[in-house]
Amino acid sequence: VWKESMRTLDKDVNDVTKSMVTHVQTSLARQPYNIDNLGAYQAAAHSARDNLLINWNDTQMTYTRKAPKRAYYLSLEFLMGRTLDNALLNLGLKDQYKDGVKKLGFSIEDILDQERDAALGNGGLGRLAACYLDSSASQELPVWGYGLRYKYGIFQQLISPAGDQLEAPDPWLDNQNPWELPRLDVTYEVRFYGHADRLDDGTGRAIWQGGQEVLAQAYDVMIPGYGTQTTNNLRLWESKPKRGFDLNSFNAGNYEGAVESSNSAAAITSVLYPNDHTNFTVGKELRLKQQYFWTAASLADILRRFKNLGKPMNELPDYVAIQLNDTHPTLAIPELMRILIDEEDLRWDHAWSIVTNVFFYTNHTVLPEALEKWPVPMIEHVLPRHMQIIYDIRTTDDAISLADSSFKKKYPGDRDRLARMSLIEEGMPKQVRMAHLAVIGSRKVNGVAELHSDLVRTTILKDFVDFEGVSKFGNVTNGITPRRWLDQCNPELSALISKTLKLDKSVWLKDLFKLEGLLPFAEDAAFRKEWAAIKQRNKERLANYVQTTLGLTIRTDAMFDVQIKRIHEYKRQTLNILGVIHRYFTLKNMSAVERKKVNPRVVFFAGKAAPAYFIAKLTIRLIVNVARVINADPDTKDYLQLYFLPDYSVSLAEVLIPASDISQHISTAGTEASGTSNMKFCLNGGLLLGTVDGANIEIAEEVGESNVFFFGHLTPAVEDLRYQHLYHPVPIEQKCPALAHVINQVSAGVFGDGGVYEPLLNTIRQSDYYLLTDDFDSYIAALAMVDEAYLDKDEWVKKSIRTTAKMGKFSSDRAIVEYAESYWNIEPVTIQKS
Ligand code: 26W
Repeated sequence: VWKESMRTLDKDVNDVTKSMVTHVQTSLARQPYNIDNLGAYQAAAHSARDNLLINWNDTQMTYTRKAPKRAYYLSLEFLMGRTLDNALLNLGLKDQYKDGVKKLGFSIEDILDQERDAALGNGGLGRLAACYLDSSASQELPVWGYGLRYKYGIFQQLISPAGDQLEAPDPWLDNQNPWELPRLDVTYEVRFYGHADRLDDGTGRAIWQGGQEVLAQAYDVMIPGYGTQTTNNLRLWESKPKRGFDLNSFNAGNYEGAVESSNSAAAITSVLYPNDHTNFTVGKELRLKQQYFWTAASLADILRRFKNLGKPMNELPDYVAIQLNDTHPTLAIPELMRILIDEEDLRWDHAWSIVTNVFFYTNHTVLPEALEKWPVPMIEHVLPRHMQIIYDIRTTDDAISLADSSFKKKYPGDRDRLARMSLIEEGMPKQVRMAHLAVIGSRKVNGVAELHSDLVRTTILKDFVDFEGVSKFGNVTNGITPRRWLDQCNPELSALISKTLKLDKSVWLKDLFKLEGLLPFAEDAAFRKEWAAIKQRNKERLANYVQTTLGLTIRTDAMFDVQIKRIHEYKRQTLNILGVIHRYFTLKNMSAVERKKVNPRVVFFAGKAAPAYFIAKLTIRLIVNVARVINADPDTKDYLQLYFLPDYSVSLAEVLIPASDISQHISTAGTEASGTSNMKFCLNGGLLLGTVDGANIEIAEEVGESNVFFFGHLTPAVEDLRYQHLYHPVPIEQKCPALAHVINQVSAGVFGDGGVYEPLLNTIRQSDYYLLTDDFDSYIAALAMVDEAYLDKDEWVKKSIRTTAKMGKFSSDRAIVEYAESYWNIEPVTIQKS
């Protein structure tokens, strides 16, 4: 009876309508006859979830039965965006649901639009984690994600009339979230503070007790693969008080004291820290508690699963690989040591050899201010046992310390090197260098694009390469999932590709190199016409979006020029806006007749600034105020429009990217580890204007340099130029008159706000760390080349087609298979149906 009564996947439209109506009545407890779009979305989501659950159960059962080696992706951020459309696509039920909701009187687009983004991430690192989950499931790889269930995701960005960024909370769970399954039965206790006493029995063990104990409770999110049965799991932890309230203080009439412990436990997973590449959170105890809470719960869960296999501990590396997404989960290294030594009774060397075969570390940035360090006194206070272990790691054989024999043998008396490599940075206070801990505790280390991995090897981790050998330090160039970043966000282009390649999309979306088949069609005028028409309709879709959300009218007969990413000095939005101002003055100086020959251009910016990052916020203010002047100037408004779109998100990216003719990736050479939106734009036939940095380089290698617009100084020149700035400064007027003019006009108040931009302008006038004065002229020249290329529409469309055709390498399927094969040593698992 059980077997016969088991639910199967919805097969046709009737299954869909039936299950939606049932969910309206049961899950939503509403009348089917007065359902609005939101209700219909919720019903569709519940119904889709039922389908996911069938595969999810089969997947987990198969894993338990087959006990393959598994990989766990530990990331403090998963920037998932919306789920329903992706779930339907991956389940192969998109048409059924489209027709089903139509039968019920709704349109699928309206329903999909009701969903709020799950924005549990800052930017590139978090979205990469989301793409990797999609690819893992699509490649049938046994991979689980582990993260935190923040009550508030990345803040919502509002722009004040003056152009200031304001931050509002993102209460994304307010409408209950149908995509998560609370696991009341999966909980772990996590300790903070207290004291750690070493035992004098010669084992190195210690007992850690006292302090605060909080509860980690699991929420599971289903991650379906595209065209596979595999539905993996993303497990997110929520912090809860261990007891609802402390009865003792309650009885004593201390009501506030009684609820206080519950407040502080819940605070741990309350909010995502909104900083990336900035050190404004350094020393924030709550952030340290987040990191430990999450790594401790995840490790406990992983070990419980491993222990169920009944294997001895030394086989852990045969069953478990743990990927550390940046240094944020590095406490997992001392935590696993603590468990193995204090709880499992292993000797130090044995434990260390297990640990160093389980962990893998990915570095995502070489910017010094983004490298994590934690004050020793704080770790001592919050995690006393872990601080002991970190000190002990310094004195083991594999690690780095004065007492370490292998180090002494290799570098006798080399105290400078030792100080550089130490886990502890001297100073007031002393600090733990998390990247060093991650390196010595891991099996392998990788960067995220060729240039970046080279820089990791030759700069920030050079001493470790010398010491441990270069083979530990690899590269996996980032990737993006073509399901979301082509098929979902650009359905018309996807359909045209399938028609042209004479392949079902299920084939080329899983083997993106198939896109090369488009190359010959670049020469086909009829195809080019269809290609260009789709770009045009995507521009109109964006214009409609801006019209309905912001009430602004955008012309769609112009070139769309887009820069969307976190606002940061190294990404050089400043270079872009100063370039826009330069263009504006150039237009102003033209005669009306001359102007008519100019290609109209619409420039879009979007992106959030870290709330405490003053210069980044000033950049936003400048963009907004320049836009106000330019868009209102009758002389120029037909040739140049400028928009700052507030509250950048995954969903907004899905509308912007397919509409772009050219996108800008213009970081100072050597600063952008990879970039991933560059790949998204190119996959959608947008051309790239960029510096010779990150994955831009590999994109150019694939599509050919004649199809990208490169400018600016190269990485090896950057240090010399900075040295010049310091010791042989040349006044801007002399070095770069065009830029000097622009800066002077801003300073003089042409865009209002006289004086407020001085701190921003001074970063350029003074140290100019990010080399705007060095790259401005070549940037302007590159923009002119873009203009010229756009005049030859046919040639432009050919470039666009060739770009898409050569993007096969940048599928996250390729990247995740590299991790699986060269790092984790895991294999695909075929899911058996129950
Ligand atoms: C100190 C806080 C903090 C938080 C997050 C520092 C640094 C980070 C991340 C590592 C920043 C990040 O998202 N890095 C980006 O990672 C992407 C995925 O690999 C790359 O494509 C981007 O180039 C890189 O900036």
